[in-house]
Amino acid sequence: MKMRILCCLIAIAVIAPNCLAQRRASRANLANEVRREFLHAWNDYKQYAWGHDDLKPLSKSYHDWYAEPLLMTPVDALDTMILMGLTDEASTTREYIATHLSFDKDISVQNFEITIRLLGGLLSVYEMTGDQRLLKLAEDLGNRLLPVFNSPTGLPYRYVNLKTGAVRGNVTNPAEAGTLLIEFGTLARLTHRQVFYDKAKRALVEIYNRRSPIGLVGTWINVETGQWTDIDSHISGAIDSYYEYLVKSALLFHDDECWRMWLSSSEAINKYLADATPKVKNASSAPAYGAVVGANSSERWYGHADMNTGKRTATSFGALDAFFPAVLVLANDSDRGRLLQESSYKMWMKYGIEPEEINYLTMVPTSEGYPLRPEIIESTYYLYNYAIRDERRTYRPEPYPRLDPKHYQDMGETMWRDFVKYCRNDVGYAALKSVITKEKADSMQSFLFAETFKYFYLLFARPRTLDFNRVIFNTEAHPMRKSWPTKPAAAKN
Ligand code: DMJ
Repeated sequence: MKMRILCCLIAIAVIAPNCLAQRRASRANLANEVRREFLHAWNDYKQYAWGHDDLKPLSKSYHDWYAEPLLMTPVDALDTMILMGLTDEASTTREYIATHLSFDKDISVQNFEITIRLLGGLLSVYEMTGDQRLLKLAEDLGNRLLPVFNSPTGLPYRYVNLKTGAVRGNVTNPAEAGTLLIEFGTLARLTHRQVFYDKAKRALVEIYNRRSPIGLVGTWINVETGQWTDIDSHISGAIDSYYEYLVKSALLFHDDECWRMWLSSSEAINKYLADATPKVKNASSAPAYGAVVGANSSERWYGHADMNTGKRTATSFGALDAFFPAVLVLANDSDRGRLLQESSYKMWMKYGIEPEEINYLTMVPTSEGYPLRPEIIESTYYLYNYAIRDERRTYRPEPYPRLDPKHYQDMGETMWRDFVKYCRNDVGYAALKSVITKEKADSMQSFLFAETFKYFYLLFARPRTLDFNRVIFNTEAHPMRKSWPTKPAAAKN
């Protein structure tokens, strides 16, 4: 008997480390694959679109957002190159950006997109490299964007002319108005100019202050009157990252007001937008308002509702909504986070890649495209990190399902294989017109480099590639360092 136990122990001692080593090796192979595919897309961008904003992979040409290019792809891609250890490529690209990018252009640009991609990208690489030229570019850009905040309410106009400061677009949405604080706040911290923090923070607060009596926000709002022009409430595009920045700004800037705004918002979201079974921890006090999905399942979805009455208006969920598990996990609501992630994964698995939007009651797509979006991978990466932390925790206040890091890496591996299978093109990667037919579209947006490849890579790479706990990613996946004093910046306008 003793002999048998001894044999078992020896077998465990020999086999377990082997399994672990095999797993590590296979993850390392996956990380290498991601890096190889990043280079496949990047080299094609260089060949067919260098100096322009985006590669058009089917026509082998380029797309510029405005009359003059702003180097969207190089700026968005640069910190991913650095994280992937593509040192030579990164330094050539950084040099090109530092010597060729200028914002002194007579073009009217979309504040939100320019902030999350360019301001975020420049600041993140500045923090990684200390290259002062990038901080100078970021400050110049920040100065040119500031006029957007000169509205009667403090809510930003959507567009600003980089040369003249002329603004336009007086109807905006919570995502565009409220997804600025990580970038402007970091700029404030690095330049010691509080004005950047204050303007972006005010925009966030002004959206929150206009929530309905039941705590929800709508989709479109007039920045001059402060009146909602569309009262549809949801967590999808046009609202999504407003919620993301409440949580992330609270963590990055130790801003308690942002945290309080998140807490009251999340209560309303879970009460009026969630469709779930009561199995979700704490959900019994906030039962689903709309249709309950599969009484015996543990599915969770978030739909649309009238911001004033809470009445369900649509049961749609999509690729953009798949960011929310990451936010829930970051806000310590891992129960809801893991359940929602399973729903997102179900949406992905239906066609082997996710559609832009489905009706979650019927699982029929209501928008069939896939523009190479990262959100579902982003959430997989957050859950993976949470699971690792969970594994290390010894004290548990009450029994709840332990998250398994392997589960999320396996999930990521499946999605990676699908992603390559359907979106890889002989030139670069291509969006899909339809996830049903898998027909490709002539588009490869810069967030492919900033986010999709980055989150895949970080999910498989060695944890030490980037310490998840020391950064906050902006909504375009540009990491900002957390380690700085508790106040955003010494006041100096
Ligand atoms: C990105 O530009 C950002 O993640 C944004 O918050 C939402 N849309 C795209 C990616 O899908």
